[in-house]
Amino acid sequence: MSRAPIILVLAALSLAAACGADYPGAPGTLALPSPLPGDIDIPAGASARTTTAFAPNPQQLALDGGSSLRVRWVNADPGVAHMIVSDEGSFTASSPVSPGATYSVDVGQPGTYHYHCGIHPNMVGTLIVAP
Ligand SMILES: [Cu+2]
Repeated sequence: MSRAPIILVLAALSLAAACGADYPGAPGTLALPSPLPGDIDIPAGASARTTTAFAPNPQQLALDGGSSLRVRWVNADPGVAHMIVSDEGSFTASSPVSPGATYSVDVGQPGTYHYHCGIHPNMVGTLIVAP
């Protein structure tokens, strides 16, 4: 029997283990940052959701006379990375956001901003910014 299939299987297993190490956190053990007002959470199981993949959705915030507003997405989905991508190109797309990590953008204009996950395009959300 050739050794090649065994080596391939071992290589695949070690790759799978390495990927798991990149995204630590079994359900219930994910360490999340302290919440901030206006956070948008990405809940567990978000990759299988559409408009409930982000919470709250829509998120409604106000500039309240300020020049810009910081909006932060928090990936609370154990084991799965997500990306934040503006449908209209209104803000810079994120890199993959690991479980427990965040992505923030500064919004300076009132308006309605649609976004989705760059990895799971079924995940869609809306941010409404009042003056
Ligand atoms: Cu995603």
